[in-house]
Amino acid sequence: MRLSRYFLPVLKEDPKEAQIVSHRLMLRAGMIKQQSAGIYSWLPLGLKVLRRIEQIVHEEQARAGHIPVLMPTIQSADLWRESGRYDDYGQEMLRIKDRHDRDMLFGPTNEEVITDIFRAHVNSYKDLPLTLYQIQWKFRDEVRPRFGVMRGREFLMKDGYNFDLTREAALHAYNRHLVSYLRTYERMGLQAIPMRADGGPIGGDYTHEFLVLAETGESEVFYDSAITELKFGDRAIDYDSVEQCQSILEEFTSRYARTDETHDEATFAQIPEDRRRSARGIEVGQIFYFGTKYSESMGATVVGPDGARVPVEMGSHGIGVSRLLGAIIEASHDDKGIIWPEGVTPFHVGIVNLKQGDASTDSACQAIYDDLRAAGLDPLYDDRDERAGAKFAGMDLIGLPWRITVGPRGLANNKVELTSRRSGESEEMSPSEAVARIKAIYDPVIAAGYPV
Ligand code: P5A
Repeated sequence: MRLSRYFLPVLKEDPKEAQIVSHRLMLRAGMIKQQSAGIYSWLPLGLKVLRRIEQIVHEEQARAGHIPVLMPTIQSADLWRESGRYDDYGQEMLRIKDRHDRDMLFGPTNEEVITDIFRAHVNSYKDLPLTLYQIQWKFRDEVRPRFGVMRGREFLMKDGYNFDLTREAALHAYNRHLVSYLRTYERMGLQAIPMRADGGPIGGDYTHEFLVLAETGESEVFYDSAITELKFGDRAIDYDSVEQCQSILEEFTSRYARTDETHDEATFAQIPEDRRRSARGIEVGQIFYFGTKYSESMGATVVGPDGARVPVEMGSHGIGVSRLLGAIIEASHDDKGIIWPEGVTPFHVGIVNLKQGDASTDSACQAIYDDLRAAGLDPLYDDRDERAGAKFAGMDLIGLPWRITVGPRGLANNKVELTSRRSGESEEMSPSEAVARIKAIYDPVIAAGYPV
């Protein structure tokens, strides 16, 4: 993309309404625009990151064997009356009437709709196991929408639902989700710690939240610092293997790590004092096992091997897709702006032309741009007629992890500069070396993908 033709409405001043750094930087970098409390438009740069996050989620769902669907945002109240949640859900649910005076609602979650799909189409245990998921907008009329996309009213969620014949099989689905979420967050450059949590309105007696540690987090958490040493890394996983998923679950959940809802002082006190931590965290996902809670009330049954009908065993699993942008920025920024991890960056590399209009500088920039694109990469070329300082500040603000700076002085010796946004360090090299270096940096990032 050439910046002169892009739509990147950056703000010069800090917006007054933003209380935390990620909200401030998303507004300043022209990623989002607030339309009402907790409701945002996604501008091109924000949308690009959102799409990269969605892509990682889709890939890791495919790797775990889960199947994408898309359900409506507007749901019928009758389904929620069947499950018994229509009255319980309270004021967080946005209730709507259609022209025929029928009660509708903007879905805050989709357990009811997916159970309705299941009961209409699945009849036999032979069709199990089955996990369906979607990435779709949700609405929760939060009392206090705040911190930008972090606590929105309209927000994007990945929500998945597993259907299994037995409790053991449903618990394997739970473990499989926990494992696949670990990989999902790591690909986004995040450490998200699974912590024992509370079921809340979704219900269930078995649930973990995934938390990214950050001072601005809304959740209070308690953990054994040894847990932060664990890395999922590049493990080859057979998601069908009950033993493998179980052993990874145990590895990542055996240390003490709990939200305040489940915190227990006596157990916590048994951890050596130098490893005891209380901190704040951002909840970027949650997984639930709730058994037959919805299938029983809504009549979602299958014929088992013995010919008898049984209610199907279920769980649900959520990732806060739009919230993740805020969480990633909270975890990765400095006083100049955002620092995107390579896995989610909106553009792979910025090209800064120090002398726009100079024939040889322009053509060197264009050649680098073309070569990067030919290598399958997505560069942002700052081809505006602006001062170098303004171009650097803009690139630092929007946080591309790499920058290639091209000016007449360097070019006289066939040199450009490659700069890391994270370390601030620069190196001189030929334009073709710079392209090769960028390609080498992104090769493993691209290789971590999975066909969807
Ligand atoms: C799991 C999927 C559920 O709703 N039903 C379907 C289950 N879980 S949850 O924990 O309530 O939500 C899943 C994730 O969505 C994010 N989230 C939000 N993001 C932005 N603004 C909000 N108001 C908001 N509410 C929830 C969180 O990341 C949460 O973990």
